[in-house]
Amino acid sequence: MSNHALSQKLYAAAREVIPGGVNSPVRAFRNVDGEPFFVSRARGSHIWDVDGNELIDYVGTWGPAILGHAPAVVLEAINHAAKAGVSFGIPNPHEVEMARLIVDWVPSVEKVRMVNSGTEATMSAIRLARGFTKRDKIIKFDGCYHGHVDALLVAAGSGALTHGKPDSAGVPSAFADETIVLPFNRPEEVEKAFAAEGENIAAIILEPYPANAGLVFPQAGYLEFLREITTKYGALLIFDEVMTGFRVAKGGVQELTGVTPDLTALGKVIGGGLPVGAFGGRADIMDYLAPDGPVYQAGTLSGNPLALAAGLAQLKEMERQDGWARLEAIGTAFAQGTMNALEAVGKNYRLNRVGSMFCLFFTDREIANVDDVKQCDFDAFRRFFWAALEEGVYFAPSQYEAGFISLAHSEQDIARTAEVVTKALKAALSQ
Ligand code: HOZ
Repeated sequence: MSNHALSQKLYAAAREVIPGGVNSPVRAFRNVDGEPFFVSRARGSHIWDVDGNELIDYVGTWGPAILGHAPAVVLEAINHAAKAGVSFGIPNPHEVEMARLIVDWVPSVEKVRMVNSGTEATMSAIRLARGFTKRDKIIKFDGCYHGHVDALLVAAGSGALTHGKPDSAGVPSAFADETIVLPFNRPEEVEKAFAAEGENIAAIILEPYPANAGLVFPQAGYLEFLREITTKYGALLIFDEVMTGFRVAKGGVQELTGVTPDLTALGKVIGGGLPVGAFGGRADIMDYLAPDGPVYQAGTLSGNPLALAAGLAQLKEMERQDGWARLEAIGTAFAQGTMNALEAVGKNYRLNRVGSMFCLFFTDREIANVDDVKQCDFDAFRRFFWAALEEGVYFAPSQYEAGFISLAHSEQDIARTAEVVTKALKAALSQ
């Protein structure tokens, strides 16, 4: 990717009129000490930048592109829906169909409301949890990221962690004080918090597979423990499945683990690449929402017909193609190629993967929480990232982000990626 003159020019122009030149901080490539490239188009598993470089993409627009970029079924659905009007602000049939699909697929969801982003979904879920329990405190885990919600931008992951600012300026301390931050995978810390503050805690919110500090897994029994302790103290358990929902399985982590939260936040895959989020859960809790209940939540574009048509088309296509089983097969081949590459360079770096989500941590230590991720060799990661990009493979530009495989990743893509990973590891480790 030696030719990037147009991207450089666009980035310079962007920085004059957009803060940091980007509309979301993680896109600024600061974790890898560089500048972003600008995309001109994306199709299947490949993206092309404005300078004409072609890349195999493992970011997939940060998760939504589970079928690959711009799949025909999604384009057709958008086109068809658009001909009938792009927004109504009044109920439309897509909303009922999407709600029914979510209720049928996601084990804990009995009722669901559509919003426009994952941030809106988690923000609304915690307001609802507070309104329902009449308590104010929320427990979140260090390194989990739930969008840029005030009360949750405390010890956050993703771009906040990448840029070394896990606590955001501009969040009133009165809000942050209502958030109890604990390390992930440490049940004794949760016990202590409930023993001290149990009657004030409205909910625990977590990514059941934290995917904004790389990709971290709960230790055996941890999710079950969180379910039990929240029930015992009358607090709610909220799963943020914005990244994992419809991605790791049809019904998300809750389907894979059998642990049932009270509320779930969804996003990404559900919108087929258009801006969509949703939150749902127990009917008795969801009925606390206006207009039936006292917790207010609203949105002019919520349930937008184009976005829901795109999401429905994507989800139905995944089901038609038995997509999750196929993704597991592609993910296995990808993991094998990566393990071979690691063997070739004599490294025991940890590859965490579930289906089509993965993270290669530049460390051989076990990853239990964000403190372990902070021990990675970030310099080697940075050199690896650029060497892979140079060879035409785009991985997430931060050690704190997960990667995504799509159904469009072909055998050739996976074979080529294995070659590139080997070469990039060699380059990264030779310095
Ligand atoms: N959750 C996404 C990545 N971890 C967010 C992407 C972004 O912040 O732009």
